[in-house]
Amino acid sequence: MEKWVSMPKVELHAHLNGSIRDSTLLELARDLGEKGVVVFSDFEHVIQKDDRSLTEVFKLFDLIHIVTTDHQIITRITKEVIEDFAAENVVYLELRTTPKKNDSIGMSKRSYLGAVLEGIKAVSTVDVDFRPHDAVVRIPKNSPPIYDTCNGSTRKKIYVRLLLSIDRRGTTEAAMETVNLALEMRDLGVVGIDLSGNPIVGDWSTYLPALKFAREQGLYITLHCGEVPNPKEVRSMLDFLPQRIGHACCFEEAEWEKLKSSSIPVEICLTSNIRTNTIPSLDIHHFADLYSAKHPLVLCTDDSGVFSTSLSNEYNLAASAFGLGRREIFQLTRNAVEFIFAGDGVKRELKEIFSSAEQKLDQ
Ligand code: 6MZ
Repeated sequence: MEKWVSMPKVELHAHLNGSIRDSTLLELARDLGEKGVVVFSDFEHVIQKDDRSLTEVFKLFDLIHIVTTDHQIITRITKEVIEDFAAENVVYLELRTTPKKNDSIGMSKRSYLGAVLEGIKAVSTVDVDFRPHDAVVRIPKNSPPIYDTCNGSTRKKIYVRLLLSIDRRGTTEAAMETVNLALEMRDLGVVGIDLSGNPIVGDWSTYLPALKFAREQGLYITLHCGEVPNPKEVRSMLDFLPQRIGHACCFEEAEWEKLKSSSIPVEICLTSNIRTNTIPSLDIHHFADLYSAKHPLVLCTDDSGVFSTSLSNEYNLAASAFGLGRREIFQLTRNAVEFIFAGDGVKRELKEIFSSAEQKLDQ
């Protein structure tokens, strides 16, 4: 695993509440169990279950959301998630989360996001680049890549950008509210919009007005696409031409052709697809076909907590399942820099990081 851990990585598909450490989730559930708010054994059972169907995963999210509805907890999990990704040398992280409201504890969607931002500021093991004006700020020419020197000590650095998720369970108004929040928080590092949530719920036409508006306003857009069979929706999504899509599991021949001719990059989440049985086994996973067609791809975790994985583990899995070497996985990641939701300044800096890491690849 060490060779995958030490490699610089970009993570473009990670849901905040799906990426919570197991230990933190169990601790939070135990606390609420003691207060009589939840039944701890319900959590223990689901959290420790390895195999979950897509439906069970969404039940688990409902449980997770019960223990994470508190500003301080949101701040804590955000901090931990970023520190965990940084610890395995993720150098650029796009974290996505669904803004939540809970009147009983005075949480608005805005204050939820405020708690997320506090979590980003609270990161202490690594320097976080969360600057909105990518193109303006530059790392000084001679400073070493990935690392910033701070108070005389060499510190690791991670770029973090936020995407706000539109939940498929919501209305057009709720989707519009999410886009407006993203616009309001643009200067605070929110760069785009994701459409996610239970894929068997909701209709594309509900979210389309908000997504169109987001695009007009210059926000980047990524869509969960084809997680379950729904050819009509998949076609509409591809016609919309988002900057990226996630999963692309249940496509038919016509949709593969459309995708390949569009060159829309795909966020691939191997463990997630297998665990939810969206794809029965890795030997028939569409990664292989898209990779050999040179379609733009990026390996991602989706929900590292829920699926007990890490980005290093996903790289390892892809390498062994598809017979790829270290250089090929490295090149795949390096290519993904082209489709991150950040400006040319950040892309240039990341390319420098990869160039310098390439020299050490064969050591
Ligand atoms: C679709 C998913 C997902 O937003 O509360 N989410 N949506 N497909 C998936 N594949 C398994 N995994 C996670 O993070 C959790 C939320 O992200 C979405 C769901 O809406 C889930 O409730 P946040 O931080």
